[in-house]
Amino acid sequence: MNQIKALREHINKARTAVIVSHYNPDGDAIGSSLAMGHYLSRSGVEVQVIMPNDCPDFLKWIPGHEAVMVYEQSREAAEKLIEKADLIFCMDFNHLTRIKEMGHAVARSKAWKVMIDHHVNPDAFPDFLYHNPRASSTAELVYELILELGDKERIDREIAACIYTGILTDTGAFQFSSTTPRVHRVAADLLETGINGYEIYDKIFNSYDENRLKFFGFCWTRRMEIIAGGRAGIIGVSAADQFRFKLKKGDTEGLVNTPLQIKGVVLSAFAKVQDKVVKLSFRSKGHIDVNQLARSYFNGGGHVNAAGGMMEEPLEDVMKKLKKIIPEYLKQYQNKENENV
Ligand SMILES: [Mn+2]
Repeated sequence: MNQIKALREHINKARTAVIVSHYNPDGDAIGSSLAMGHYLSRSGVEVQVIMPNDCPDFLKWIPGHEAVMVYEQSREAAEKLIEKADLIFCMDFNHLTRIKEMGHAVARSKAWKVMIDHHVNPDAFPDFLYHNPRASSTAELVYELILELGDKERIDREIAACIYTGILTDTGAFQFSSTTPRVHRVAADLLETGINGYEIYDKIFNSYDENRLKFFGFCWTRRMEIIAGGRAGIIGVSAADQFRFKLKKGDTEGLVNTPLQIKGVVLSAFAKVQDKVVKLSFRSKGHIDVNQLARSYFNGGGHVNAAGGMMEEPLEDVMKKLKKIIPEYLKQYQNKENENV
């Protein structure tokens, strides 16, 4: 049977649905989940959105956020809902390890499982996979899916604000290379529902406190190193650095992109100590593949131009490894570029 038709039928007969997204939910995780949540409620399904842990404050204005359940805070209630749900939607992640302990409950549940995602190499567990690694965001895919379900007219201001937020955050406000003509057309459609694009931008990007800006300045002057002959920038932040600037959840977001503002830098890496391990983020320009870099050397993965990783080593050792691996890794591109000349 046609997959969209199957989904339509499952939505029609479902009584309850649970929507989950990844650990440390970002704008796309929250935006795509709440958009799907509003859509399913309007289709007569009783919906609960559950996040593994809390999201940063700058996302808490999003319509419907007040009803989001946080697994870390309501484990028992969340597990019951997951167990009994007719439908489970997995948004913006493609492997159950991304939702930590909640993954076991989702794996055990007999619900019909849907995955909507734009990361590469999705896992095989979902019954219905709506996946496109070239999509700017999962939120964009939610928009496309609602259109495929024939329900464009159900996209009201609430749904539009959620989808717009996911697109805005995952494209760095339409800057990243994933910003296709289609993304702008979708954004235009969303704006036509009457949402205020500037207001949403302002709530998300102009909402930092003084400490966060000072922390960025500190990182640029004291923690950033330009390596690989000016082609890569790396920043490493200790637990003490984060304490010193009283960082809150989400305060380091975006820092990894900033070395790419330097002329000639094509790859950037950001390492920070978190929960006694070192979390890594990578960004790159053009065909430089940080997904491969993160997969091969840093226990992670993601997209070609944006990936993450994790190392259970002291920060100093991780920084040494970055300084050794990145220049070597970039050589393959220099060689390829030379060959093409
Ligand atoms: Mn995303």
